[in-house]
Amino acid sequence: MTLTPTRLMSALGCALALTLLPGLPAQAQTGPTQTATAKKAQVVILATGGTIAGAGASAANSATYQAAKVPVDKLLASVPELGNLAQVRGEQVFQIASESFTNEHLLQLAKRVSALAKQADVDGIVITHGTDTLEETAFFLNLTVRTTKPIVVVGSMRPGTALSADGALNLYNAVATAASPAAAGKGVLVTMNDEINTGRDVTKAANIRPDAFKSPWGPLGMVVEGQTYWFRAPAKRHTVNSEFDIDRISSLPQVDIAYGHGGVSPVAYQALAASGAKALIHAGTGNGSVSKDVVPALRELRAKGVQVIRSSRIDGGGFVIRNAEQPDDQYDWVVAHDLNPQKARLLAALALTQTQNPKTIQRFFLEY
Ligand code: DAS
Repeated sequence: MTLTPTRLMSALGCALALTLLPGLPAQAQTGPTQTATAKKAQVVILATGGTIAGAGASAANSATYQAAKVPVDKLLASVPELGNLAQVRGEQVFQIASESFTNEHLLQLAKRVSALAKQADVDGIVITHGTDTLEETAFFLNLTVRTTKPIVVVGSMRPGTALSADGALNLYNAVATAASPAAAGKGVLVTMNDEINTGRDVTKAANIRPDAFKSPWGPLGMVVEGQTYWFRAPAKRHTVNSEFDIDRISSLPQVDIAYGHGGVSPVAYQALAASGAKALIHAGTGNGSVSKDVVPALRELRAKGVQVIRSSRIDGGGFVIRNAEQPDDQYDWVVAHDLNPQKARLLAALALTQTQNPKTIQRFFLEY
């Protein structure tokens, strides 16, 4: 059917009539609806920097820009529709590009989230964050903040100044999720590109595309026009079911990552241990394989008390199997299961705040 001007006007006339007629069911209205009596959720937005707070010289700059420039009040003002979803207020916790996050930044942010989650006037928390280490912060919060209230971490792949910028809708979706009672008890969530992913699984799988964030085991759901839609729930322990509590952690032991590749030597592992690493994450080839030129050095470091944890440089769609590529029982090593090296580093650091027993550490990697 061709859309003639007459047909267009009559279609518009009908739509206008629909919205003006009293007593129509809610679905006839557009956008999120709030009944007059329903109290809006109170959502706090903690800003840390990143591209979502970035600015480029022109609209054509979708990849060339400066991150961590726009302050939280301007970020909130740039998406006035947030007020349709919730009562929002913002705090500027940091203003940095997330590749520069340190353990101290993680601890400070997690403690602030934990304190806010205890407040009766906070129903949900959104953290705006650079995308480079977003997955690490989301996983760390998932392990250490003991609340069932929704905590949503969000970023953007393009600065707000760019054509087809993705930050505004990502932020809108994050607030919609943080304000949604259905998001409670699902652990820390990440809303990017209309999807809702668990902070445990999600990883940045591309470096310049809006659909960069993927979970090897799939998203939990979607956010569409301010509504959340759920299709599965997290399978691993998190938040209130975690043995880790940010309120009882003041520092994190040094844990470092060394990358496996053809022609690898043990020097990186030995240097990291000499610098104070209490555990080494091996970002191994394939199923966490270790070169025969590195095994003796790792066994020597294990004998000196350094924990050895085999992860894989392959991110997604599988997991490192104990005693498959290496005799982990004999070597007293741990496998990271499906956690990528950057997430394994965080769980290993938290594990070492509680134990030096590789069997307990292995249990943590299978359960979280
Ligand atoms: N440098 C990146 C960061 O802050 C920019 C971004 O993608 O957010 O993580």
